[in-house]
Amino acid sequence: MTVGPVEPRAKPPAVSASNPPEATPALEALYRGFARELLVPLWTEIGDLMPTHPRSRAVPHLWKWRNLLRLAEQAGELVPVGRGGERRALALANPGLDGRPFATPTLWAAIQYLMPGEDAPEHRHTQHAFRFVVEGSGVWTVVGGDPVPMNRGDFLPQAGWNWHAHHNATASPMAWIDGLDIPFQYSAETQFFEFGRDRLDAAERITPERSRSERLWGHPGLRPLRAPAAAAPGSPLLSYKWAVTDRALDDQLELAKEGHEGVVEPGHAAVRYTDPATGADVLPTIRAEFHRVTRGTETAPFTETGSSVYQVFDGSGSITVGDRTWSVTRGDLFTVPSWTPFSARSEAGTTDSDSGALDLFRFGDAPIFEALRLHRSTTDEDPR
Ligand code: 1HN
Repeated sequence: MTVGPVEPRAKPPAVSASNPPEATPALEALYRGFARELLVPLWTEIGDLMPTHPRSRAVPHLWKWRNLLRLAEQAGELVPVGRGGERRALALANPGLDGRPFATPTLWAAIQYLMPGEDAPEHRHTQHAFRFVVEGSGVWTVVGGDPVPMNRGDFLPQAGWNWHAHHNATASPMAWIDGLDIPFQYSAETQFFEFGRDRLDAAERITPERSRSERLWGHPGLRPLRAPAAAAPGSPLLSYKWAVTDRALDDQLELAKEGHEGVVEPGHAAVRYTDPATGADVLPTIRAEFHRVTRGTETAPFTETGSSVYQVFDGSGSITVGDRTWSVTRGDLFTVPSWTPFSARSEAGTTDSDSGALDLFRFGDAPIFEALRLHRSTTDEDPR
């Protein structure tokens, strides 16, 4: 799709009637008649219904990981996890979305916390989900009976309608983030939910270093000839391990230094997590990526329809989303509303990572809009 010159979030000329009728008693009576019959005339609403470009109700917002973690730790002491509440998860509530637990109009993002020895009970739902681990280890998420370890930097997609539970097999609490398409499915009214068993079997409470899914699907470029039919839509690979992601990004940057193509732009490497069976996005409604911005690099502004949420995995720097600019550091989360320009700058000398790079995990709702041919971005003409 071709996109003309982009001026996102500039005040567009509102569409409105050029020949409004004169306010007379007869006109007022007409409008009361509309209200009585539950009718709304288009001509008074068109500016809101048909803006000249997307205008999100969601706003750019930053949550500091340090504050989230402190509150999650307190919840760990005070609030048990169990059947009914299901998860000790604290959702980001975008200030533009009426206090609902919605990070954006389509995406849920939460910090989840599990105490030593605790189980989060088994259930399944149509909402597509993933976990991403910014720090810690010791929890296994058990998806369809397959225990999958969770370690720093791992990305764990979990497509809708899979049974899943989590158990903390260590003596330390653990936190991670969950992303789901809850707000999308809430507005689409497509949700189903079922409780599973209250306790996992002993065979599922084991703590393997590699899940069965990784042993079957975690070999680049190799698919098993006799893989079982997928139980749910989405990636059969249940964990994308940090060492692989990290190496892919380092390799891109090294190749660029040697004069070869592959990076998004100078100093900015990125990868998308994909389904090894199809090459498509890992989940039908959620796209997940990892971006590495090298020391001193500022990325070109990027604007697209649909929204996303980022978590700073490592390093520090400054982030600009629309008219907001924040200093960010490890674990911080922020939202990018639809058609709002995003750019990142890695700040030299202030990072805690070895390389000085700003490492960003990102997830967004682009697969929904690509499927409906409603996706547009400022790089649409880019052959990538
Ligand atoms: C859920 O099942 C998880 O499995 C996390 O960890 C967050 C939010 C709402 C509904 C179900 C999980 C959730 C959730």
